[in-house]
Amino acid sequence: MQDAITSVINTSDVQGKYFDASAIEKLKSYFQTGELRVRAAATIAANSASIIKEAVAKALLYSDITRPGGNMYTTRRYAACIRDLDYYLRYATYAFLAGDPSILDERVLNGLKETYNSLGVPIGATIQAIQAVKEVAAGLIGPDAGKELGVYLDYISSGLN
Ligand code: CYC
Repeated sequence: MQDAITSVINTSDVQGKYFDASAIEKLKSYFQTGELRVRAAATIAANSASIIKEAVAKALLYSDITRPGGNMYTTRRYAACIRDLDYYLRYATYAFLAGDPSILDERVLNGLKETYNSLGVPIGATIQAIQAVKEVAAGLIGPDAGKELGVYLDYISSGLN
C-alpha cells in the first residue's frame, strides 16, 4: 500500500533526485487537505452503517434484485451485499485518507470481478449502489471531501467494469 507521500518519494528515488516542482505541488496539496481528510474520515467512521443503509434504500430496494430470483434475495445474499458495500466504503475511506488508490487494487479489486461473474452478482447494480454510497456520503462530509472520496469509489466501479 502507498500513500501520497510514499508515492512522491518512490518516484523521486527512482530518479535519484530530490523533489521536482510537480512532486512539491503534490505534497503541498496533500498536506493542505490533511485536516479535511481526517475530519471526513472520522465522520464516515461514525456514520458508516447509516450511509450504507440509505444507499441500499436509494439504489436497490425494492427492485427485481431483492425479489425471488434476484441476486440479493434471501437474507444471506442480502447480508453479503451490505457487507460488500461496507467494504467499498471502508477501503475507499482508507484510500481517501492516504491520497492514493493502491490499497484498492491490492485488497479489494484483485479477483473481484471474476468472483462476481462466477456468482452471478450483477455488476451494473453494484455500480449503481456504489454511486448511491457516493451521494449519501457526500451529503454528510460536504462537497469538497465528497468529491475526493468519490474518486476512490469511482476507482472501485471502474475496476469492476
Ligand atoms: C459475494 N462478495 C461476495 C463474495 C466475495 C465478495 C469474495 C463471495 C464470498 C461470499 O459470499 O462472501 C466480496 N470479499 C469481497 C470483497 C472483499 C472480500 C470486496 C475485499 C474486502 O473479502 N449482490 C447484489 C447487489 C450486490 C451484491 C447488487 C451488493 C451491492 O445483487 C453482492 N456479493 C453480493 C452477493 C454475494 C456476494 C449477493 C453472495 C452471492 C452468492 O453467494 O450467491
